[in-house]
Amino acid sequence: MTPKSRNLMAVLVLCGGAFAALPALAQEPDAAIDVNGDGFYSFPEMLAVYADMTEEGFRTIDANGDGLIDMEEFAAATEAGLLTPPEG
Ligand SMILES: [Ca+2]
Ligand SMILES: [Ca+2]
Repeated sequence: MTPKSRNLMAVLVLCGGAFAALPALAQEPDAAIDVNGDGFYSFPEMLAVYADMTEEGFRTIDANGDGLIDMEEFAAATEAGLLTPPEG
């Protein structure tokens, strides 16, 4: 196996892992973001994935103002182009 094809294998393995981590349903929280598993994305959780997230941006996404982003708010923000899904 050449070094080049080994790199390709590594890329394929990484991509496979990313696909396996994708939630089966859009309503399922992404475990890569929801690290404490409460089903909501807090500001620190979002910041870990979206490094350019600001508190103002977070409040814009947090439509009901409870300080957490639920899957509906996340989907709405993604559809509105405020967020790029992490897998993209
Ligand atoms: Ca959480
Ligand atoms: Ca909310």
